[in-house]
Amino acid sequence: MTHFKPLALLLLCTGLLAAPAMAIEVPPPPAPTAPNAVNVGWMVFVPATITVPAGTTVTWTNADDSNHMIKFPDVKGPRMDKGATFSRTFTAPGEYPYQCGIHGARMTGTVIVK
Ligand SMILES: [Cu+2]
Repeated sequence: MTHFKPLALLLLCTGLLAAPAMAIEVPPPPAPTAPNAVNVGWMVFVPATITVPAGTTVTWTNADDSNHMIKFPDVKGPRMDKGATFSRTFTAPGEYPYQCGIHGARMTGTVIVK
């Protein structure tokens, strides 16, 4: 029966880690009304994937009470308070995945440039 102990520990730890995340239930922000815009919410980018033509400037707005940060592999924006914005112009076609510089892989998005 000792081989069940690691599993029990894992389940316990998973439960402990999941509990705080489950306690926070923040609805996602509305879709942005401006073109080429992304709203930043709690652990979510709306839209998570945005497709734009080359030469477009995309603007992120933090619509959440918590701070967030737009972080591409090559470009990192500032820590954004609620209402703060960050913009980046995409000149070359391609896929540009990014994540929150604070919340990491839990909070990701992609810009597709055609
Ligand atoms: Cu974040």
